[in-house]
Amino acid sequence: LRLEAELGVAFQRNEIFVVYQPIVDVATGAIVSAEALVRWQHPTRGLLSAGAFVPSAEASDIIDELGEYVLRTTCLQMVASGTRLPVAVNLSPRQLRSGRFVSILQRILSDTGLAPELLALEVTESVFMGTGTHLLDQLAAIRAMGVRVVLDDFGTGYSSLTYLRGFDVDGIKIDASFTRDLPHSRKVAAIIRTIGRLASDMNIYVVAEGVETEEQLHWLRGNGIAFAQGFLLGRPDGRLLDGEARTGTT
Ligand code: G
Ligand code: G
Ligand code: MN
Ligand code: NA
Repeated sequence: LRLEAELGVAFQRNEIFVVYQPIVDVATGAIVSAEALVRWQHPTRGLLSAGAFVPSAEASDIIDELGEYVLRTTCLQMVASGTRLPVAVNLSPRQLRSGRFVSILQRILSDTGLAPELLALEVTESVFMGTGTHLLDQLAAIRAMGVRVVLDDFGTGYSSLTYLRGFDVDGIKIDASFTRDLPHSRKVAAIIRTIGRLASDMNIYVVAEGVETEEQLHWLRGNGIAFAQGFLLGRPDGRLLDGEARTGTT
């Protein structure tokens, strides 16, 4: 459609913004991190979720500009709020295609002064498909800066275990399509338990996404999954970082 064309001006009109969804420690209920999610307050279509326009942005070069905007905005808001929560930003595979991403990231961190350890980048398993000039080098360079790399939508890719073997990540996020079937599906229960043990053996952390019910949370708590994210624990909104800054000063 013409969404890509409209996106170009949307930045200048401040229609693009970022919301934050909490990631919670399953054992204590404490918010330990957050995921940044992009939104578009469109002049005629209303509030658009990422799913409504990120795919069209990804079909063109505008994803580079969108990705850079989201990353810079998130880092700026983190610094402005004084948050100590690490925040994860989604990275489109296409942003690694040009080979310029590592220097863009370096630039944003030095411009904003954000501690690299407070930033994580979520990459989907599709990052390993297709082109990827020096993909592994770029991911290694990102981690060498102190920025975390997390494998998003884990389990839905073409060859999840091969990806885990092929490069080093700091964490994995179990896709919401698995969580949805808890606690009733014995198959899914076995899969999630196994992912939890795998992560633990590899010394990486694991987040279950899409947690919507107390039953699911209870199951995760009893089955060694340390972190969870989902509507039960908090909707994405703009106030998470502000709220954290307030509690930090009172
Ligand atoms: O927020 P929503 O439920 O609409 O997200 C839909 C999809 O868009 C998710 O897969 C999410 O990871 C992705 N997404 C959300 N924000 C961003 C972003 O800033 N960049 C990229 N590349 N993807 C995003
Ligand atoms: O692909 P990714 O994991 O980045 O997708 C994150 C998206 O999932 C966010 O845009 C968010 O709106 C959505 N989301 C977060 N929690 C839940 C949930 O509990 N249920 C559902 N259906 N979607 C969720
Ligand atoms: Mn994500
Ligand atoms: Na996901």
